[in-house]
Amino acid sequence: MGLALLAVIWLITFVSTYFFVAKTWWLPVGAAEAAGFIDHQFALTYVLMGIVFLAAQLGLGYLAWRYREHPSAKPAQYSHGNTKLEIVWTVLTAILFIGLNLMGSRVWASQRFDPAGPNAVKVEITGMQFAWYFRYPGKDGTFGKTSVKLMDPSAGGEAAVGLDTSDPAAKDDVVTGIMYLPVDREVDLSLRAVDVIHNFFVPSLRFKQDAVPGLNIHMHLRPTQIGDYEVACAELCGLGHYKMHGMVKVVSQEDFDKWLAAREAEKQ
Ligand SMILES: [Cu+2]
Repeated sequence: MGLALLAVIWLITFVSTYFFVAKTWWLPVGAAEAAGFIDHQFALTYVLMGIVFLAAQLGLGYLAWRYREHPSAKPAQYSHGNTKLEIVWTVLTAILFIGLNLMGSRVWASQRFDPAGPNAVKVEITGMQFAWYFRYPGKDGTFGKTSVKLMDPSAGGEAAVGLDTSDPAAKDDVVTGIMYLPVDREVDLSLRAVDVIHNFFVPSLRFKQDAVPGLNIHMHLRPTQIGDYEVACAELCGLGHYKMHGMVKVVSQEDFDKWLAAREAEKQ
């Protein structure tokens, strides 16, 4: 029985470790500047935790066999614990977790606390049950006023984000259901939510941030690869949560300008 348990525990351990080493279900292509650092941090965390996982599971299997119920096996003895060992593994775990946190916090903070550069492309993201809307400030570079009173999610587009069309700065604002971004340009994002907390998650851009009602959360990123990338809402936000997805299209600067000009023209 002890040997069977050892075999099962070790088998589960090796099979699950294999899927990570072989990268069977791994991250999608990293199409943003932060991807290099984030993927490195991700891999480092997996390697360190993988070593701990392997050691713990191999140890568990071995001990299950070593102290099995059998005349030839050593009887197990009850232990009240070992203070020295407790201190050693608590300190080691603390160093590991605090160290990984400090390493990862650099990029996390730079995306949030450092302001975007003056040439960044401004996009406002609004999450609502169950859609994403993207607003561009137009030629004047200034977002027009919005008002909660004017928000009409069922109407979609400008009315959904509550655009105040009486404001001159709102005249050239463009609201779309698909997000276009120019490649290799910094993008200044502001995230809002209409009803409940949503989460704007673009795995390929290594971007994930809550959108919270009443808050305007600023972040920035720089897409580095042309392509179509899926957006998912990563916050359980209601019955239609599963269908709250969108698309980010990273295109050349030229295509971006053309697309934006066409949207402006549609408004006239
Ligand atoms: Cu949502």
